[in-house]
Amino acid sequence: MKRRDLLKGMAAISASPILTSYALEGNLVLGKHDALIVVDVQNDFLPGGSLAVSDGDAVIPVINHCMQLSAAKRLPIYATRDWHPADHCSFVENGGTWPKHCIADSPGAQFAENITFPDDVIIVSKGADSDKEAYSGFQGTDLSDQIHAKGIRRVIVGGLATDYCVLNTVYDALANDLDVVLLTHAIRAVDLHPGDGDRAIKSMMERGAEVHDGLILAD
Ligand code: VGL
Ligand code: ZN
Repeated sequence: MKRRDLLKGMAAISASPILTSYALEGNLVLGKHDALIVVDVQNDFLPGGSLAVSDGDAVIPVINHCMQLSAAKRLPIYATRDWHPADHCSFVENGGTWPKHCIADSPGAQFAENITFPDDVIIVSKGADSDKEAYSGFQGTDLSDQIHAKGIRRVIVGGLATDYCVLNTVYDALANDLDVVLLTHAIRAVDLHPGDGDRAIKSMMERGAEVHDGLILAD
């Protein structure tokens, strides 16, 4: 797909000055040691959900496009999901920060209806322990083992939300000796405090993540 065709359908994305200012020009060339990590594109984080991320659904076409190219190269695609018990410690009623969200098997925990995962997508559930917050897809899961067993050296990351689960997943990927490319047009922030998303991007870059807009991926 041509960049301009993709942009036509994504006016909301190109209207984001903060994100575009980080975007690198040029192609991102996917190689055989790459994998895609799609973070928490679940109904509760989308408009209408219980913890809706503003403009969260804008990540979906960008991620779908990346998944098509990744799948064509037979690269592994991991989809993390927040998968909480009803009494999870992160909920306000249990002394946490968040409204109830992503309760395992509930409609809010389902992946977005229009995200097109391939049949062999690898689903990674996290946050299933009542007593532990788990923003990162690596926390309390075997994601690191799975990735290293496949000889993956670099992960391409997009999803929700920039300032929580994307941030912590990227931190852990870097801590697990993986290179990271953060797709700036495939992430959106909660921004509980204004600027959180922007600070999160800066922080990931400072720790070594590269950024790419995700709009052009070379074949
Ligand atoms: C998330 C807040 C609470 C996320 C998950 O996916 O970024 N944020 N639980
Ligand atoms: Zn959560």
